[in-house]
Amino acid sequence: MKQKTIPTKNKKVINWINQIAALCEPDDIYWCDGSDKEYACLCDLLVKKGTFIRLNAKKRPNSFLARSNPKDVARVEARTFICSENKEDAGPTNNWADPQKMKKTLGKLFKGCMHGRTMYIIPFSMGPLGSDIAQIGIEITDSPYVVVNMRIMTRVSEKVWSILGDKGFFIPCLHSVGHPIEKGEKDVTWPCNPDNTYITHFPETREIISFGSGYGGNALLGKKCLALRIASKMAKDEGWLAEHMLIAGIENPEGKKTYIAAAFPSACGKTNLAMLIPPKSFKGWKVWTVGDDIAWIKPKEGKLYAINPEAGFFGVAPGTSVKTNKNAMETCRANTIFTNVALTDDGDVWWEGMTEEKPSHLIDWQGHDWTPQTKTPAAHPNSRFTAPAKQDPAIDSDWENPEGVPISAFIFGGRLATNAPLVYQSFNWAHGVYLAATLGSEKTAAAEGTMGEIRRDPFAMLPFCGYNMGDYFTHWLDIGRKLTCIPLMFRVNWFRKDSKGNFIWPGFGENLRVLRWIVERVENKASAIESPLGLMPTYQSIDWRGLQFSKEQFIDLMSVDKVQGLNEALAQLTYMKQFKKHLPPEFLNEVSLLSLRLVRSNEVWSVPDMSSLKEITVQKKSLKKRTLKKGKK
Ligand code: SAT
Ligand code: MN
Repeated sequence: MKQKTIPTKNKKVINWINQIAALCEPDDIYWCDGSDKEYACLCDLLVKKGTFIRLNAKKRPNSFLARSNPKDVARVEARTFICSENKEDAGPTNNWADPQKMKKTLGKLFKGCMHGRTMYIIPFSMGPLGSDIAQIGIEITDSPYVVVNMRIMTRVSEKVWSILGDKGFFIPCLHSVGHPIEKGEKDVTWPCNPDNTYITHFPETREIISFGSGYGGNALLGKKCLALRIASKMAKDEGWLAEHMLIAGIENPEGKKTYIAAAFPSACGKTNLAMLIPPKSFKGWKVWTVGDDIAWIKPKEGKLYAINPEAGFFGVAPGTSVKTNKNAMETCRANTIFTNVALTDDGDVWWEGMTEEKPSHLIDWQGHDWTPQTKTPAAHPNSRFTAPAKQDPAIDSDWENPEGVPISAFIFGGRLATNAPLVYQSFNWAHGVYLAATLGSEKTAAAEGTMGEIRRDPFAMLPFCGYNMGDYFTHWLDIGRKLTCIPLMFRVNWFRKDSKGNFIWPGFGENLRVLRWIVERVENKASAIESPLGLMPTYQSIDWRGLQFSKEQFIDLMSVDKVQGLNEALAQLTYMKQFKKHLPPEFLNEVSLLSLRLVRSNEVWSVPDMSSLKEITVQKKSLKKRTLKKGKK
């Protein structure tokens, strides 16, 4: 690739690039334009370097496999830092480091770190180019693997320079794999520096500096670093929300679409929900994907509108199959970069769960021969596909609408085996914020801690909130107070188990039954009953066509145990104490109301059946009449 003239006159950009080039001492500087030609050239280069293996063009057109260093396979939370001026502003849930000291440490590490390498400059937009919700970032990196992944995940384009103009605002994102090639040395296929990894954020000055890792969110800086950690702080300062949420449109048979945004901690099937395929019996229902990971949400005229700032999916491969997520399989059919999956003998990819029958021979993610007898998995559990969002057959027609899509409901889900019902609605916005703030998943393996203990992950933002989480809760409460069209809020849990340890709920496509109830709550059509935890559907208010699911199973799925509930309320209170004066006082009210509702309930609260439901409906009706009459007087 030939070196081009500098495509911008923006002094801040030019000064920054010059300063970084002087520090890192690369052999070359290359300004990316985001073109197809450039992408093809870089993929060829990666094949030549041995980082990429070109896959069978018939089976997986224009697709590649990369194998990382086994020490560089995931985000590293322990090496992720929020460098705010005051420690308190990072809050008790983040690693904090002093910004000046951190910059000194990084300055030493970056000195000469690009010897023997090309420094790439990637101009990108998070969100549709030119949208007023979008943000411009510029990533400097010495990894061509990062350049090609960024091109799928974000909008890399020369047009960014004209949008930026001479004085426009951008977020500088500096990245190096931290592995210089000195004279006489040979490069490796996956350069990295796992013993010196730093993923650092400077929320006040809106800067990102990352060193030592070439993998996923550590290196593709538009994703978690910019679109969540830095953007969450910008959103707090400017009155909007940057959230770890999928966005989906649920279309009913009449063609009416209701958009929801949903937050789930990892391993809860977020991508599957974003790309849900309705059960056969639900004729005319469709779920459309706007985004699978991140939502930027802004209030406008009293409503909330969301955009997906990304342009691709960086999806977890294992467990994805035609059965569990046909749309995801279709999305990565071509033009996809696979990282750390297994290679088949005919030049295609494979991972655990892709097919029921395992192939008789594979090359595993570390390049070793693999057979079904091999004890270790063929694909790394965090292996990924990077695929363009536009290849998703269920991509929403408005996914690139610069105005965003209107959000009618928020869904917060965890992975809980006991005492957490399938679905319930919050009583109001503040209660909904509380439900999201106390979100968590049970630890599943003894190695992670005590079995059954809940790992709290407020709003699924624990590793992604760029400031004090207590202030983040307050920000959410404040946003609700500015709205005239307030989205409803729900907690869901697909993972409740019966006394024998089996999942009670079938999940996957069947989750549409829950989504339908949610949509009908939004439309004020579906009934609900008050439980100690929130408003719940009755057996009759869920659409059961095409599924055998008894009233007894439903009661099991929805019941609330008083003692367990009170213990959980206490655990929530204990968790909240760490936020000290940053904890919104509203939360103390929520925990007392929750406890009182539990104290006043039966030992085990169950959804009442139809006959008692009738009574309640009748009672409510006559109550309405009475109030109306009173009003007339
Ligand atoms: O590697 S990413 O941060 O992009 C994905 C994840 O770990 O959630
Ligand atoms: Mn995520």
